[in-house]
Parts: sequence; structure tokens; C-alpha cells
Amino acid sequence: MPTSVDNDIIQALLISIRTPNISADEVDCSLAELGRLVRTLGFEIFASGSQRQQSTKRLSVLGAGKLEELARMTGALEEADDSLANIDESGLEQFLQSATKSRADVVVFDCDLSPMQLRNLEDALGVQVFDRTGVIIEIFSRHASSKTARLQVELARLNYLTPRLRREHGGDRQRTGGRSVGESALELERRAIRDKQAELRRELKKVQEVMQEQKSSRQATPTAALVGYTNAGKSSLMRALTGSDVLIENKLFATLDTTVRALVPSTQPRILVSDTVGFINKLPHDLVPAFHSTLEEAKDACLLLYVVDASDGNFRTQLEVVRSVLGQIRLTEKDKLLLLNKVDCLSKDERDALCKEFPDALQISALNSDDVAAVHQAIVSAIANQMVSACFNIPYGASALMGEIHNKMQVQEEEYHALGIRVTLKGRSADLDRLNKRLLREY
Ligand SMILES: Nc1nc2c(ncn2[C@@H]2O[C@H](COP(=O)(O)OP(=O)(O)OP(=O)(O)O)[C@@H](O)[C@H]2O)c(=O)[nH]1
Ligand SMILES: [Mg+2]
Repeated sequence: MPTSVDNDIIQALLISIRTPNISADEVDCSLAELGRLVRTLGFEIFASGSQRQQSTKRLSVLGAGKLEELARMTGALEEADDSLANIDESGLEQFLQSATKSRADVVVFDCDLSPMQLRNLEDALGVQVFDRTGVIIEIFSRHASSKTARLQVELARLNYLTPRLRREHGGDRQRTGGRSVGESALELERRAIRDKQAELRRELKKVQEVMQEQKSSRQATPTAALVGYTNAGKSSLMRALTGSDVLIENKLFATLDTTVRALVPSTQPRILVSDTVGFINKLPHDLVPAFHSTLEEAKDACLLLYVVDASDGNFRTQLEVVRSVLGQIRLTEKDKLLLLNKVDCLSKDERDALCKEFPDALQISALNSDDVAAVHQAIVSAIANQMVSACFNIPYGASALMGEIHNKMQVQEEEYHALGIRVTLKGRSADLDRLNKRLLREY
């Protein structure tokens, strides 16, 4: 991955291939999102545009003429001449009009490229070429901070990079007795990577076992999980709801690790809130396991808070992506609450229209304390609704259980009798069952 040298910011040329099954709007939205991903890496957008193609599978990806035009922009061919202003319908002319600097340093495609396509493009364009997956993997590896996230992202990165290794060895390949020294060096490097991957997998297994233990110790404390598209405002809301200092950034994938904190002001029973990784359309295949396992926390939640950036014109599609991924990991049956965030950026009319479209949603701004208090209240009510009333006789010999009861349930009355404490409480059915079984088994 190139980095800026002498404060010279890397200029990225973004290209989308528009295949017949994709609308112009979809291309624009996806390209705009690619721009934000690329800016998250610290690059500047040199120019962007799309080109119609029957598929993204052509070995050269673009036609020879187009490649030549791009090569002029990257400096692989001589500077553009006047004829470039007459590029046809493809939209590539936008490149030339919007280009403010003379040269692009990298080219980023808004689709996945095979190792062979990537190689062909780099040969033709003379600069480093990325595909969407490469960019997302790079962001993930820069932002991962917990041990699990780092291990998983490193595994994904190696999976992605291994078939794409070249260059360092390809250039000075020598033939000795029919064997290519360059190739064998490449082979050695690939083997070293495979060993490294095996080591990472072993390490990951150990860390996951420890995490599982930590999770079981938290089990049964009611948890609300913030889920939603990247940059929707989940961490901002987490911070406001729990007083924690989680990272908030106007960047994609600022959060990669799940954080769990207690709701503040505190409630009885205590309610936990978890902040999770953001979703994105076309999540790279290699990152799916990493992504799903960081969502583990949401699997134990009894309430899902879908956070949406209502000020993003594309939020309905983003909400669909979130719903579809949660469906894949069978999380959709849980209680949920839709939070239309960032409404401070909307006009009254826009808010009224949203109110009609999503009558059950809460319109909020994570930056507004009254709105955050309303979310707090909604969480408490939703969890209280999941609780049922019950009455238990706790023998004095079992008074240790009282601490646990206070932790997980809402105690409404305690009466002291000769044989024990009669507790009237509200709790979730599973917790009440567990308590009942313990009382029968142990006392
Ligand atoms: N105007 C406005 N901006 C907000 C609001 N909530 C969050 N933001 C901004 O949106 C950006 C993203 O916020 P985060 O809380 O980091 O978003 P996130 O959903 O955690 O993002 P990822 O961790 O990348 O998935 C930040 O610049 C926030 O300041 C809001 O209600 N109104
Ligand atoms: Mg976040």
C-alpha cells in the first residue's frame, strides 16, 4: 500500500464498470462510497467515472482504447493530447474534465478483480491498482485494534494477498537448470505465508476460547446491541448512552471491535449496550468470517437497535444490507427498534415524510441529549416488556442468590418470613427458569 511521500497526497483514480444489470444510480452510489473508502485510507480523489461493459470478467477489464486513456492519466503513456477530450459515451471524459492534477498515483476499481486482471491492469497502467476488496481489507487492517480483530483481519489480508504476490520476484527472474529462481523465491514466500496463516488460526482459536468464557460470565445480563451501516452513528450513540469514550470518526469502519458498556444512568437490572462493526455493501468474502465473529455479541443481545443515517439519501439500501446480513446469521427474529439518526441534518418536511414512512421508528440525533434520553427510555421499556412477573421464596441459606437476582431482574418487593425471603420480581423467562431450576436443585 503506497503512503504519501513528502506530504504529497496520493491521488486515486476511481473506476466503475457498469454491467447491464446495474443502474446508473447504483453505479453512482457505489462509486461515491468507494470515494469515501479511499479517502478513509488518506488518498485524494483524482477523478472518477464509469464505463459500460458486458461483464467485469474480461482479462483486460477495460477495452484497449480506454486503458490507453487511463495510462495517460497515470503517466504510463505520454501526457494526454487534445483528442482525449472526445472520449465517447462511456463517461470517461469526466476524468479529464475533473482532473486537477496531472497524474494519478493509483487506480481503484469498484469491483473485484482476479489476480490476473490486477496484474494486467498494473502492467498497462504502470501504477498500483486496487479493487474494492483490497481497499476494504486495508482499512480493516489499519483499524483493527483488539487481538481477535487483528488476527482475523491479518488472515483475511494474507488470503487476499497470496495469489496476488508478484513484482518483487517477477522482474529479476533467472533461469538455472530449467528452474526459475524468481518463481522458487515466490514459492518460498507463499509457503511462509501458509505457515503464518496456520499460526494465526491457532492463535485465533485460543483467543476465541477466552472470549467465549468472558461472554458466558456476562450471560443473562440484558443487552441491547447497536447495529447498522458504517458511519451511521452507532459509536456516537454508544458514547451518549453509556458515557464511554469509544472512537467516533467520520470515517468508514472506525469501529471494528465490539465494545460492551452499561447503560447510564444505570437501571435495575443493569442493561448493557454493545457497539458493533458497521456493515457495508459488497463486503469482501475474506472478511465475512471476521465480520460475523465480531457480530457475535449481537447474537446474545435481547434487543437490536438498528441505527440508520437518515441524512444519507441511500439509507434504505443500507438498511437492506444490514437486514440481509443479520438474516444470514439468523438475528432477525430478535426484538428491534429502528433509530433514524442524524435527523438534525434534515428539514421539517423531510422528517414528516420519514415519520409517515417509518411510523414505528424513533427520529433522533445522537448529538442531542433529549433524543438520547428518549432512546434510553425506549431501551428500558423494550427490555421491561420482555419481562414477566414472578414470585419466589428464597431460603435464608440461599441468600447469595439475592445478589444475582438484583443483578438480572427487577425486584419489586421483598418480604422477610420465618422460612426465607419472599421476592416479587420481574425477569426474562429464561432467567426465571434458570433461577427456578437452581432453587429446586440446590436448596
Ligand atoms: N450531524 C450528525 N452527525 C452525527 C450524528 N451521529 C453521528 N454523527 C457523525 O457521524 C460520523 C460517524 O459517527 P460514528 O459514531 O463514528 O459512526 P459509526 O456508526 O460508529 O461508524 P463505524 O464505526 O465506522 O461503523 C461522525 O463524524 C459523527 O460525529 C448525528 O446525530 N448528527
Ligand atoms: Mg463506530
